[in-house]
Amino acid sequence: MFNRRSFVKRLGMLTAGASVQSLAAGVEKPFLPTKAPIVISTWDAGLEANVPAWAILEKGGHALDAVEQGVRLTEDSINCCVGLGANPDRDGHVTLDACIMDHEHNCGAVAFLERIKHPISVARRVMEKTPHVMLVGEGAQQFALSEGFPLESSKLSPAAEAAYANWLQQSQYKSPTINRENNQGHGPFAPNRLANGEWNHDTIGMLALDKQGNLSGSCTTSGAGFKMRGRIGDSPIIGAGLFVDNEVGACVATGQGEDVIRVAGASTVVGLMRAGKTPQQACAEVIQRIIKIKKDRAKDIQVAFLAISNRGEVGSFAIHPGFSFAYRDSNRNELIKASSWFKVS
Ligand code: SD4
Repeated sequence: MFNRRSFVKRLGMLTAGASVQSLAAGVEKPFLPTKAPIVISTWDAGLEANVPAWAILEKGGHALDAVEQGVRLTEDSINCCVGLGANPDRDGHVTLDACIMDHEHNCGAVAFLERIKHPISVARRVMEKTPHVMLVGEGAQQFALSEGFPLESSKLSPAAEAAYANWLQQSQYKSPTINRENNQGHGPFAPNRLANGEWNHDTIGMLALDKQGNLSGSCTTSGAGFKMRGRIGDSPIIGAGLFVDNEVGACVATGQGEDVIRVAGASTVVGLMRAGKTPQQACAEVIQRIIKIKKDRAKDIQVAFLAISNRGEVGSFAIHPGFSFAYRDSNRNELIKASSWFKVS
């Protein structure tokens, strides 16, 4: 449980410049560089998403195709937290954000996209077919339609409909708290859902290293449930929710997007890796920066980073316990619990 005295003491250690290694114990099991291919993705939904990604990587396919096809599976699932089945904004509309980046710094993104099932594939088309990096709202939808993506119904999924009706009873107009409510209660192997059946997260991020040694990443989300209309988090923002630098490594973020954007999260993690930190150390250091900025408000938010080096070394770190990521290579296929700043008491 959050303890203000120990928090202030730990914050003091940070200010005094305590070493990252001593604070970041590492993921539960050591992740030594493994031979490519490798795919990793956020949360428990990543286990399923890694399946189509792995099928591509195993055959020698490209990381870019793997990260697109992998998260499409999650976007497809009407019962999940990501895609059109997810919770709507305060006005009752599901709005989706996504981005994708390859090993040559090509990138594409869409945000505030409505009634299109696969924002990740629209993001890829933005990357491949336009001179731009990001399209939003009506323009993104127009582009998707012109590319042949069907316009889906605006009807909410039964789970989202029920959650929205529940939310409307109080309609609290306060900023959403992402990934926080449940992270003391669930182990890494339980689905990350709240007691009332709602998902505790709204995003999947995926990173892949292919047999050619190239990295790519993808991130797709419905953002925060019951957010203000027009709100966009970190997930579609290259450098915040996702960053890939083939000379170094790649990182994807999940959690409270506003606080990821504040520190240019994913690109800061990769920048630290370029400066010599391991993925684990880099993720931990940026989490600590967020904690230092938020001070005792850090207890109320969850942010997690997941990173991989171009040699196949993996690291992850979160503010609170409860974040897990799915890992797959030729030897291992499992859900891994990430280390966190706060511990379960
Ligand atoms: C956002 N980062 O929109 C996303 C939310 C998230 O699991 O990661 N949810 O801020």
